[in-house]
Parts: sequence; structure tokens; C-alpha cells
Amino acid sequence: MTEQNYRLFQKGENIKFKTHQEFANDVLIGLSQPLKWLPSKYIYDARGSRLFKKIMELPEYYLTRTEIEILESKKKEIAKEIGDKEFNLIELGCGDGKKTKILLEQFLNNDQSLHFFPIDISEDSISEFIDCLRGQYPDLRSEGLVSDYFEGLYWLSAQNHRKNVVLFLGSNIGNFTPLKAGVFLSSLWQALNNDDLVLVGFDLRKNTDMMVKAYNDEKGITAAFNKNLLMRINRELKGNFELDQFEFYATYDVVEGAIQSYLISKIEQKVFIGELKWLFSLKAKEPIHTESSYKYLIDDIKDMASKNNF
Ligand code: AVI
Repeated sequence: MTEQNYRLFQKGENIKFKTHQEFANDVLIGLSQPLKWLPSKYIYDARGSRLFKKIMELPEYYLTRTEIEILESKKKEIAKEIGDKEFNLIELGCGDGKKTKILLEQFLNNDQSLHFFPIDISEDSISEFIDCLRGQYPDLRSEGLVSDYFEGLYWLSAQNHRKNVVLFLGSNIGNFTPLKAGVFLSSLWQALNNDDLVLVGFDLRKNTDMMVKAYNDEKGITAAFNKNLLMRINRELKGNFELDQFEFYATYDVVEGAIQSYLISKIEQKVFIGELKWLFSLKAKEPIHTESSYKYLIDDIKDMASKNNF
């Protein structure tokens, strides 16, 4: 890490304390429900993020490849739509940068004047991402924002009156329920101005077998990725989950239009979570829901967009 290359909205220690408390609360709430569940956002600690990078390289995980193909084939159209005026390119969450770079290179080649602002709650991810971009594109004006998405967006809008172009890629919206996705879009709309643009990556519903395979890879990386939630509880909340006593299972719910991922307890067992001072029971075959990955129909996307003023 070089000198600080990002703007921090809250002191690092405060953020860490707040996220730790939220994690503990969410685990307690989720595992106390009749259908036990854990929010998938907690999979992404350093190890979870590394596993996700491996998932993106898997032959079964078509999503990343497809989005790259789409961006490659549409980058000129996207650049044209943005126009010649100076703009802010804002990325919500920072992935591995591969997709962002496709667009950045197009804009830079066209001599479009832009300022790049990735927004992410993880200080390490932002700093690493900005370092890498500055090394590769010395002329690019970039600043990372370590904050909540909307806090960062409101701050940016108050700083300057440039057009904003917001990227929310990787089908991340698919991990929200459609209701939450609507609320997210509506909040996004409120944080933006009339001429601003938003580019969201949705995964479309397709052949069931293909979707199921993408979440049941042969190497078991997706299983390890989901089990990382239990590992994280063990490490950060002093839990004693035995990972081998859980089977990973991902299935497609045709009514919801979503891949639903579970960790199923192989045996009847008790798990103690030290920090919560709590011993809870799992029956044999009892599932813990770990993730929903919603798949969309074009009409659903159009509906959702128009309902939220886009
Ligand atoms: C980040 N998100 C869009 C991925 C998805 O497809 O739901 C996370 C993932 N889970 C299993 N494989 C990938």
C-alpha cells in the first residue's frame, strides 16, 4: 500500500467495531429463525473474496464471461451514450477490475474526460484497487471512497456538478430479493441527478441445468465459498462449527426465479458461538440458507426500472 489513495468517511476502528456488532447481531437473528439463514454479504472477508475470484474463473460460472463479452461488444455504444462532457465514473463495490478496465480503456482511448470513484466499505479492497489502476493508467484521475454506497454518492453529488455514470456490475443486484432490489434502485434514483446514467448487470433466466451447474462446480469452490461463512463465525465470533458436518446444496427455485444456496447439517448437532454465549441445535438434514441469486426476465427488469423512475 502506498500513501493513502482513498477518502475515508468514518474512522477505520469505528467501522470495524460497527461491522463486527452487525455481524454478531445478524448471525444471532438469522440462526434463531425457524428456517435458519445467514446473510451472504458476510461471505466476503479476505478468504471469501479470494474464493469468489476463483469462482469467476470457473468454466461453469458463465456470469463473468458473459458480462465481459457484453461489455466488450457494447463499450462503444456505452461511451457514445455518455457523450463528450466531463463525467464521474462511479463503481459501486470493487470487483477484480477486469470489467471496469474494459470501459475505462474505451473512455481513455476516446479522450473522454473522466474522474473515477470506486465506492466500497472495505478499505483494503479500495486501496488495492486504486493502487493497481494508478499503476496501469497513470493519467487516470481516480479516488477511492471508503463508505456506504449512498453516503459516497451523496458526498460526490455535493462536491461537483459533473454528470454521474454509475456502474453496478457482476449481477450483484441478484443477491437482493426483488423487493430489496427495487428499494436499492429507488434510493439510487434519489441520490442522482436528471442526466446521470446507471449501468446494472442482471443475470437473465436461462436453461435451468446451466444455472444450477454454475453454483455446483465440480471443484467444490462454491461449496468452500459458502462454508466460509461458518469459518468466519468460528474465527470472529468464537464459534465451533465443524465444516465437514455440513453439505453444500444449491438448487433453482422456478417460482422465485432464483438459485437458492444452503448448508445442510449432516447430523443432529449443537453449535456454540462463544461471543454470543449461545448454544443452538441443528437437526439432521436441517438447512441453513446462505444465499439467493435471482435471475431476471427482461420484462421484470423493464418493470422494475420504470417503477423506480429510470
Ligand atoms: C456476487 N454474486 C452475484 C454471485 C452470484 O452469482 O450470486 C455470488 C456467487 N455465489 C456463488 N457463486 C457466485
